[in-house]
Amino acid sequence: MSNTEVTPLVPREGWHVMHLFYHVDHAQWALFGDDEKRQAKTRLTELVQEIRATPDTHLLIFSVATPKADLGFMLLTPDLQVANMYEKQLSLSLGPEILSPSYSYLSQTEGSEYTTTREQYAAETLKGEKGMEEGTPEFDAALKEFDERMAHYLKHRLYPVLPDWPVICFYPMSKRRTGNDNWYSLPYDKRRELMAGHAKVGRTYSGRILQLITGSTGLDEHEWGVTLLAKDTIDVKSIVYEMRFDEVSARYGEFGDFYIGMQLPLDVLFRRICL
Ligand code: 76R
Repeated sequence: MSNTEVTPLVPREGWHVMHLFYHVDHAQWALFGDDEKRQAKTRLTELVQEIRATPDTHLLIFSVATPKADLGFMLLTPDLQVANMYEKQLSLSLGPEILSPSYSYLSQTEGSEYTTTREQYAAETLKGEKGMEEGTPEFDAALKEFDERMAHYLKHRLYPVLPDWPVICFYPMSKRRTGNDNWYSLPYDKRRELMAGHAKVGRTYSGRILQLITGSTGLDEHEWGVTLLAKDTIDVKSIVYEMRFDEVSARYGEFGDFYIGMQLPLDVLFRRICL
């Protein structure tokens, strides 16, 4: 059945995101002749090109550090039917039984419920902190600048274009729900205040860490997928460390396994994973 015959599953806003991790079965690969190996690599290369040529669709490919996995993909695309189709094709692209899934994660891009609203910015920042007066040209200009910045910001969260920075770190996380440390029983204003502290730490990594938080409640085991892109692993290590002291992570954060990958051009990647 071709993909045009099924009902698309495009969320009202945002895209679907899959993180896919595989081991290479080198015993099976060794049974391939040179021609078969070449054809297999060509098949994967062509599939990658096809996926990357699909509108609103991005595919990151990386070699994974440590034997947790060999190869990783991060696929972002609106329609879950398309994501599912590509995911099955990626798994089989090098031939049956060559790639075996070692871990995977399904999530969606999302806005944040803690984003500063226009009203909050006008009241708290412009009038409160900066002492501006409503209706003045400075006030209007500052508010317009805020609107533009927020539109840009929301677009990046929902429809991100990720840079080709070499280091990719992925881990899933949830907010704790035990005893006195139940994030979900905190009032909204308290959560918002705590998240403001979190974001303040995060912003000090601007230009060094690009973070994409994707939501996965009801979709996968944890509540969010955290994807961090960096140029230096030390920035990954220090942001995660520093955030552990921030109450949102210190008191309420629960984490899954961490995966570190390196984005590479396909030919280099094939050599790296000994194909
Ligand atoms: O997106 C924004 O810039 C707005 C502020 C912001 C929100 C709403 C923000 C900023 N984050 C938000 C939401 Mn974050 N973030 C993480 C982790 O390892 C850990 O301890 C936690 C993993 C990191 C490293 C990180 C980095 N953030 C979230 C959420 C959703 C929570 C919810 O909705 O309840 C999670 C799970 C989460 C986790 N965060 C930032 C960063 C960085 C670097 C920033 C600053 C981004 C920037 O302004 O450039």
